[in-house]
Amino acid sequence: MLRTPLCDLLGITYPIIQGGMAWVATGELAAAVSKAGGLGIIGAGNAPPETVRQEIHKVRERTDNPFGVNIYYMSPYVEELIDLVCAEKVPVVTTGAGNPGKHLPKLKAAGVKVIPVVASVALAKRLERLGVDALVAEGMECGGHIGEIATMPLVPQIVDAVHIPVIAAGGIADGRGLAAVLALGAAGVQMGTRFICAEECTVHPNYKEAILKAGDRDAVVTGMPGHYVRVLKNKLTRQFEELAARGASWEEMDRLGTGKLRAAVVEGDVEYGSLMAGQSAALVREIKPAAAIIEEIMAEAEAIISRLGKLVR
Ligand code: TUI
Repeated sequence: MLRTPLCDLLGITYPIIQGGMAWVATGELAAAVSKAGGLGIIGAGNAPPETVRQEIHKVRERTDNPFGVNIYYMSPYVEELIDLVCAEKVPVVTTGAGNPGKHLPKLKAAGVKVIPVVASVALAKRLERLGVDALVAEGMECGGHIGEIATMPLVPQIVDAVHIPVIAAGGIADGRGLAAVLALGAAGVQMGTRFICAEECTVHPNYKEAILKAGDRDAVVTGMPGHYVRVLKNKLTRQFEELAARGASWEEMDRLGTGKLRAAVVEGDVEYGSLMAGQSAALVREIKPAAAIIEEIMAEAEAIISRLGKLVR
């Protein structure tokens, strides 16, 4: 049985967290992951608080296990969402695309555990000083908005820089990835792309199919300096390339991207939709229930770790 201090911190059975992906990580998916012994997370994205409240209730109708909400700091509703998660006593909040420092006193007072997603050592250190409970160290192999450092060098640097549990993200989709990041000093993994292909994930079937078909070079980076996004290659990414080639403005790029994640998730537009996915898409070959994904990853990681132990004599 493989357990880490993260399991005790969060009250979960397995050290696996599901990424809080905007539009993708609904109450249905979060509930399935939490029910299976991982930590399911609702992705608030740009959704209004009332929508997020309904997703929280969906989780609570399905399981009593701990779960989380991801707050995206570019959302126009950050303040209201902070109040919502405190009022609802959501067990865990993860944050992305910003610094949650000013909200920590309120969240801590409400008993909410706070786990910011970071992509740099400097922000990791600053947030530890402010009292966060753990950190997700997200390498640039991940899907969606990406940082600049890959998981392999990022995770051990953050592990060395802080004393709280570090969860590795970016490029991980199986038990080999879990075993590898435990070797780097992580206390668990966060996976997004793998869970898009969970049966309980409500995205359009075309989105799941695109991940199943993805090869090693299909999860490409689009956008411009300071705002790079990893998505699966399609007609939209070619339009981005054309804009970049003629030196288009940030506004033009932004306009091309607007509404495209929704188009992929809701309408299944795999040609012109934004199919956010990480480099691990090429490792995802099967749609199955979240519980089966977690069981498979745990069994694989345990087998690897015991095999590796036997190499030492
Ligand atoms: O946030 C992400 N990944 C994302 S967000 C997204 S797109 C989206 N689209 C529609 C609605 C909502 C969202 C797709 N992928 N990852 C977490 C992450 N956060 N990685 C890096 C950071 C980060 C960056 C800067 C964290 C903090 C930060 O702080 C700067 C500061 O203020 O110091």
